[in-house]
Amino acid sequence: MTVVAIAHPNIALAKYWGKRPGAGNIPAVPSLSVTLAGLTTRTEVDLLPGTAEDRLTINGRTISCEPGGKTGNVFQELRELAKSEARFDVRSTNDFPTASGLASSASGFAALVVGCAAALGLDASTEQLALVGMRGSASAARSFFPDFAELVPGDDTVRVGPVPVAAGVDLRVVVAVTDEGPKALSSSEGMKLVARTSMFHEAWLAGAPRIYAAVREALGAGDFERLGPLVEESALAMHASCIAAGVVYFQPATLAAYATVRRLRDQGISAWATMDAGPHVKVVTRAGDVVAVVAALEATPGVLRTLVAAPGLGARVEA
Ligand code: 2P0
Repeated sequence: MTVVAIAHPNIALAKYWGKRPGAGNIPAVPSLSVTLAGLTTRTEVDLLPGTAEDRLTINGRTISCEPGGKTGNVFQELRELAKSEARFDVRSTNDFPTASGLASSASGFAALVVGCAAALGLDASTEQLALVGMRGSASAARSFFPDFAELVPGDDTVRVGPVPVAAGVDLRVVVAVTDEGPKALSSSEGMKLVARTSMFHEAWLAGAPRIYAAVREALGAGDFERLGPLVEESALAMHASCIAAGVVYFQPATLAAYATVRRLRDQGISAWATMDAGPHVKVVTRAGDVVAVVAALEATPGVLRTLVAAPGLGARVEA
């Protein structure tokens, strides 16, 4: 029987950038995100009896999932946990731009893991499944949880789970889409290059844990005016380190949208920008300011359209 899994991308309020040396795709710094309702990956999974290979399509295109690659490793880990030899046939679609800095790998791996685990009848906790998702894409581990989630590397273990938030935090994310195409440089490749050649990489590794802890505290206290500047600082520090290595995800429209966000603040609107491994600008704001933020972004040259998202559900199997 076909299993259908649903997951949403997440946007980091405190960014992950850089990996621990060695295997396991373990982040070098703690991160904290908001899961975005309204942007959806839908993934169908069937088990393939009597075949030797897994199959994966994303938006109808066949994707390699050979052993040793990101997806191949995730499939293999799931088989080992379930003590199964089954192969998977996975068909995934996104209703938002794929591989362009809108975290389609996060929702993609989260839906894939939840769907494959259900197809296998695997009895595992959400935390366990999230750590399998991390092998595919570290940010995917956060999309297993609703609302706000964190991924925190420790000395011997990695912690992943929901983040407590004060009641009444009416946070919304307005995405200014600036390009419908895929990005030129993957996050993994970008991270490697930055770790090797950016003169600011060590400063990023040293400073990111402080920003993460402060973001966590501001959310817990429901202090939006403290949260906003921290969110922007995390993104700008990450991109400063990237730019020093020639890893430039910004396009002209990215800077135009960022200028719009600063102008909105001058007008007394609580809006803060964050950017990921792509040209889009995600604006963190409050529910009551969404209309003004959308209008200003849609009037910004180079902004193609906007998407509005509230905190969303974690990855799940469709009932
Ligand atoms: C994040 N990003 O925390 C950061 C901020 C992009 C910028 O996680 O190499 O696709 O597959 O673990 O998770 C995007 O990177 O990277 C990402 P891999 P991933 O959301």
